[in-house]
Amino acid sequence: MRAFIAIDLPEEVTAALVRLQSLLPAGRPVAEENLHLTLAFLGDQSEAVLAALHFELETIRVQPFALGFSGLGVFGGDRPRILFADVGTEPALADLHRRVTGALHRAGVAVQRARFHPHVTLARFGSRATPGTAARLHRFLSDHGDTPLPSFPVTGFGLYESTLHPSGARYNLLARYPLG
Ligand code: 2AM
Repeated sequence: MRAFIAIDLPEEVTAALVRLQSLLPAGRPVAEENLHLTLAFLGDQSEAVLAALHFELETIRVQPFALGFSGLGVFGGDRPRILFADVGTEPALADLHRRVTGALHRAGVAVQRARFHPHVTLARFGSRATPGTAARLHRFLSDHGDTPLPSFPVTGFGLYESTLHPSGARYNLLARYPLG
């Protein structure tokens, strides 16, 4: 099954992100219940591999920590693909990400080599993005890019299954790993 590891967000944070989404001039907003901070995308994995990974993730010992946002950003430049809320640099998050990567490695999951850029995806633009979309998004960023967003405590993370539907992805929590 298609799986990923993510930090979920408290309601006060998703509410603030949904308010921003409601002002968006373009794109497909991520549904409120799907807003999350991805730690690792695993792609398709067998149940045996996920069982081994579950065992490894359960051994992670990290204290809860606080996270904040540092503005909005776009992946894709002139052809925007994703609008995201940028998560500020936080050594405890980098440490958790390193430990999750170690667990993936020990469970035999091939790890993506891309640099970890912690973010919460707010909207996707797909192939419909045009220079006009980019310009409207640029205006949105200059109007709303510095909207204050609440900091939040990270008290755990989860292993999720993702199923793709015509109406969008649906995420199902397989296991949660509390911190501390
Ligand atoms: P995102 O964090 O930028 O939104 C579940 O699909 C999560 O895994 C998504 O939130 C998504 O990115 C992340 N992800 C990373 N690489 C992916 C890929 N190749 N396909 C789908 N999702 C991916």
